[in-house]
Amino acid sequence: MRIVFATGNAGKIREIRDILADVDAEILSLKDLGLSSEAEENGSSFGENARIKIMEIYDILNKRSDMKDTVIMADDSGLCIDCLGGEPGVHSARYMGHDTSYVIKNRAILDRLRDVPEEERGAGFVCHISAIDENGRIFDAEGEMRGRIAHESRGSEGFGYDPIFYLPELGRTSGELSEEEKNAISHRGKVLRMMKDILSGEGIISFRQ
Ligand code: ITT
Repeated sequence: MRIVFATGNAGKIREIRDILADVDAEILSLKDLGLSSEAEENGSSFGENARIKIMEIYDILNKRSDMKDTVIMADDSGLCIDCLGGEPGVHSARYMGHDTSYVIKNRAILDRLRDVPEEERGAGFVCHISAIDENGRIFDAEGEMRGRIAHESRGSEGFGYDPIFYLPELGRTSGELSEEEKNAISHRGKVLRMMKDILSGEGIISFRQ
């Protein structure tokens, strides 16, 4: 049994491997298969983009008759900031340009929110995971981690917008959490655990003894 995770994001795949460690399957990234994604993520929702990512890889493996005992999954996620009408949202990776560093992107967001009071700094990390099995059956799960936009960037754990995502109940940003701490509460952790329940309920995956 193998799970092919259709992502080119090294931060995501690290977290995913950890969260799926109890699944009795080999976890492979696109890089492990020598593949890369060319598909344009032009959907208007996280769900549409996750679907685009799994279908691109499904079409490739299916043409090669290489879907036996395989599940393809993809994660589309992003930071939705309440006072910016949910932006950058589905554009999170492309915000200010795909190749712009997160030091610059995070600083720009902090600047945009400089005068926004504490009670209006709410934000959520949203994650949508889609999966497709060898019979072409598609499964979806979506969830969120709520927090606030911090006043300054803090922490060097995680990736992307983690250093500016403040969790009031912990008094830390998600960039200051260990991988284990983040995975226990994160959008990605929640949704992958939902997906494990769905796929094990369908008898598609099982857990290590
Ligand atoms: P793939 O499409 O190859 O998976 P990507 O980075 O382009 O990689 P997305 O299109 O889903 O992924 O964009 C998600 C962006 O949202 C990501 O690049 C980060 O900027 C941000 N993001 C999502 N989850 C995050 C997290 O847990 N911590 C920090 N930033 C996150």
